Amino acid sequence: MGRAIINNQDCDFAPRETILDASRRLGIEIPGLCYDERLKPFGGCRLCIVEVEGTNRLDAACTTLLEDGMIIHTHSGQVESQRRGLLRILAHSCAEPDTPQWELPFYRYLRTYGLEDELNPDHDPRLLDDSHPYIRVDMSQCIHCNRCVAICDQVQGQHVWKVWFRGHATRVRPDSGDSLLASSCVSCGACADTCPSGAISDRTLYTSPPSSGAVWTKTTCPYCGVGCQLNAGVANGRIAQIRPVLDDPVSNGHLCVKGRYAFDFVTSPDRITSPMIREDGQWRSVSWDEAIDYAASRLKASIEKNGPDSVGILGSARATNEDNYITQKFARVVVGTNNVDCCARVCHTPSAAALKSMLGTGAATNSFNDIEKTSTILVCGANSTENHPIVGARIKQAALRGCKLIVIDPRRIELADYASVHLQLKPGTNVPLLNAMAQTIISENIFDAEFLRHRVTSFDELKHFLGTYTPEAASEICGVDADLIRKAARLYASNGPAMMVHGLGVTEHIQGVEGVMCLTNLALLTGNLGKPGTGVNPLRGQNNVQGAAQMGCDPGILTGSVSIGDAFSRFSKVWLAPLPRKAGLNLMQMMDRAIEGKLKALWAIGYDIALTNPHRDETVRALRSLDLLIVQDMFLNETAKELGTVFFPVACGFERDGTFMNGERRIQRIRRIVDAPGQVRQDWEVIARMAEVLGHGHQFNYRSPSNIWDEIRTVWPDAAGINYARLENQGLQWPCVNETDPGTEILHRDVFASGQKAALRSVTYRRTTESSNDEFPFVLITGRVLEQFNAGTMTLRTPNTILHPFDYLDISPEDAAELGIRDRSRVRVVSRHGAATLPARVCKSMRRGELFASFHMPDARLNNVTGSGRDRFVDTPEYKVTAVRVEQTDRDP
Ligand SMILES: Nc1nc2c(c(=O)[nH]1)N[C@H]1C(S)=C(S)[C@@H](COP(=O)(O)OP(=O)(O)OC[C@H]3O[C@@H](n4cnc5c(=O)[nH]c(N)nc54)[C@H](O)[C@@H]3O)O[C@H]1N2
Ligand SMILES: Nc1nc2c(c(=O)[nH]1)N[C@H]1C(S)=C(S)[C@@H](COP(=O)(O)OP(=O)(O)OC[C@H]3O[C@@H](n4cnc5c(=O)[nH]c(N)nc54)[C@H](O)[C@@H]3O)O[C@H]1N2
Ligand SMILES: [Mo]
Repeated sequence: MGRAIINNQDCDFAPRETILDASRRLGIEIPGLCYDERLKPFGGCRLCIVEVEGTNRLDAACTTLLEDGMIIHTHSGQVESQRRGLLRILAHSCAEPDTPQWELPFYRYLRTYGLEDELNPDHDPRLLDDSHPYIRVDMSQCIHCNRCVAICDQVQGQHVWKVWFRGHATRVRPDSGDSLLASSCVSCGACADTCPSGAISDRTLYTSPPSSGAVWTKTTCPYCGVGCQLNAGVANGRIAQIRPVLDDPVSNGHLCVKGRYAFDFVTSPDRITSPMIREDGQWRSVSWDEAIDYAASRLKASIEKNGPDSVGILGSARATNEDNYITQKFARVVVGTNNVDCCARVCHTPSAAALKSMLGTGAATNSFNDIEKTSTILVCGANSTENHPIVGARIKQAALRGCKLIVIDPRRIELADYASVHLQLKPGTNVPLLNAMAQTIISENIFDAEFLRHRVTSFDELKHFLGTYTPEAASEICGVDADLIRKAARLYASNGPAMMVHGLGVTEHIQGVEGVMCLTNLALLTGNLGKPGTGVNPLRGQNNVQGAAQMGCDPGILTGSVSIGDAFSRFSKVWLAPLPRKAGLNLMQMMDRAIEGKLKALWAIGYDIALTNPHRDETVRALRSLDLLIVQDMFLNETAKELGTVFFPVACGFERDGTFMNGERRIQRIRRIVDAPGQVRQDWEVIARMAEVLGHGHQFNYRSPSNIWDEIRTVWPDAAGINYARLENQGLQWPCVNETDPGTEILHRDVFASGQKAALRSVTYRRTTESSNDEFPFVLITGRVLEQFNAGTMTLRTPNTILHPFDYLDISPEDAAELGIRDRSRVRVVSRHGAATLPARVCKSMRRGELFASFHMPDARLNNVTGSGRDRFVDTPEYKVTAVRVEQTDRDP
């Protein structure tokens, strides 16, 4: 602590506080053009100069640290006249009054210093780049503050913006040397967000200027499980612009191309705005009363004729906790079945099951903030720079600062470029690879003996089991050099704290659960649990998939992840009904029973199974066998299009209130910022109304989402301390057991949720049956890309489609040459299960014999090709390995 005087005010300051930070704290605004709290201050623009008594210099407030006894003047005559001089030099930039950028800091300062008339009225049209669908570049307005360069380097880590030439000719340009669209830009918009002069700005500022009194509201991104906070500006009833929230602990003031820009789906002309019933093969718009009466009576008929277990319900990982809570309550109380599930089944249920069985809680052990606290990050089967871009950017920055990275992925994903070790294993061989890492840690005595003594059991069993699992033996199966496996094991065990993040490259295999168990073994052996910068952290998929499952959209568990047997009486009391005891069907079993004619009715809420389930032939066969298929969505998705019987149109995440739960157990508010179109209703309202019509109004008598949340708190003790008032400014991570509990960043600190000690698991490797042969010589990996999201219903209705128009088949240059496949020519991928046609992309990130494709687009229908392999414990499909061949077609896309 020290004391200084700023503009005659006393100022106590902490060590290493800058003059700028302290002044802001005192409410003194010092102009600055190169300062952004997300960046390292670099004192480039010199506009924040201040006078320090007793020195002859003027110092930049953003880079000068306070010293005891300093007397500072931030707006003295000398300072102000120098500032005016500096601004006058910069006023060569051009902008016209009352244009959208007129409110940006640079023009505000010009007005403050009476310099607006100095602006140059001439645009240089050669400096305008209008190529990008979201970001407009007009370097006539550039004032060379270099914030775009800095934020692209220091926050996104993409290094797109470069300073070209010197002196008078200095220009800031993208790395393409040409247009932004042609550059390596990932469209995160950070440059547009930080630019103080409008040289780089959001295009929406010009197409739908929010200047006419936009209202800004904080909400949560509707895309992935990272759960970034958004600041949404609404003007004339439409979203005009979305900006990051600077003090958001999840995003640290950053967003990706989806969160920031992909919101046009909200006003898409093909939103379904009235309920519909299919008659003679055609959809007919009907009133809500008619649609609900019809669906309810058909559901009732099915229950009466075939029993409650002839009905299945799928909750939505895109909808709120409140929606999902009443979805599973509806299944159990109104229908009387445990046949309720959600898409966590095809995604991270293996992570939840493995973590729950080994550690006692089926969720990420640590938080995204641990990325900045760790020394080593192991990234296994997760392509985070595309699929969890804010986490990916944080990992890249950590690596640039010296954190070690181990990447386990068959493809050379972007993070592999930053890795100390990249283990490029054959798809489907995580178990032998991770076992060999454990074997190395044990045989080289680099485990954490102290941690093992106090917190771990079954060490001797594992040691015995792994006796022959040497890196050499594993290498034969997974194709990774034995020494590289050792190197990775040593790094993870010795350069702690070490943290893991993993993705579908672990879970979507026949050994999904066991893959996660092998990862957890490594964390237990090395004591990397219960501490900052450690843990086993599944990067959860959608905005609320963690929540949907945690709310009980799972046949085996109730809200709060308790088994039905354990919580029967607690729930019956609140729900005023007994619970069904018979084990329920999961999503994959529902498909099987439908084909057998035993499941007759399905209600799919926000889930496009026809497009996204594997082995499409089988999925379609199952859905065709149903008597009743209710689809509840914003759009006529593929499931509804061909196969739906009733359609309930509902609001999207920007049109309603409620909460989402992100991948680090953080519960955050979403807010209604625009009105839903036409007769569209909220998910929870539709479910509650169905319950009422079926005679259960008294149990579904809710007035609002917060009403539902308050019931959730009463049945789920770990959320008892979370109420809407506490969520007003920021989210809370469960467990949070009372209203003074700050929530939990790190699980299992002193004991595991399951008890004092956790047991290591000995996992035997099982080979996939999707092996290649002469007929099917390639292994196809399926997954996703940055610009598109899952079933594509949202991103395909935005300009993201300009940025990424197709599902491509990525193939190595060697294989492409051998098969005579040209880049972007159309090819057919054929498996034992079906075929799909899509354009090929020749990629250096692919190895010989392996292919990659995304599954976002209805016209490619990649899931024609995927098969019926499943995890043997939880039935998660084996999306990550399919044996295929590639055939040329004549057509170009
Ligand atoms: N842009 C975008 N973001 C998304 C989504 C989206 O569709 N688009 N979807 C969201 C959803 S629902 C989810 S679940 C997450 C998924 O996010 P991720 O888990 O990152 O998903 P994937 O791209 O399917 O697969 C990850 C990686 O696994 C690798 N892999 C394949 N087989 C193996 C293997 O045997 N071992 C190992 N170690 N790796 C393997 C693949 O090469 C791939 O790079 O993303 C979420 N975020
Ligand atoms: N080949 C292959 N297939 C895969 C995968 C893979 O890696 N490879 N990954 C799998 C994974 S991990 C997942 S999670 C699934 C995802 O598959 P889905 O869950 O089907 O995909 P989403 O696009 O996330 O959303 C489903 C639907 O929710 C709707 N929706 C959005 N918001 C709301 C809302 O607020 N309310 C309601 N009622 N509806 C809403 C959307 O319009 C969309 O129709 O795909 C799986 N399929
Ligand atoms: Mo997912």
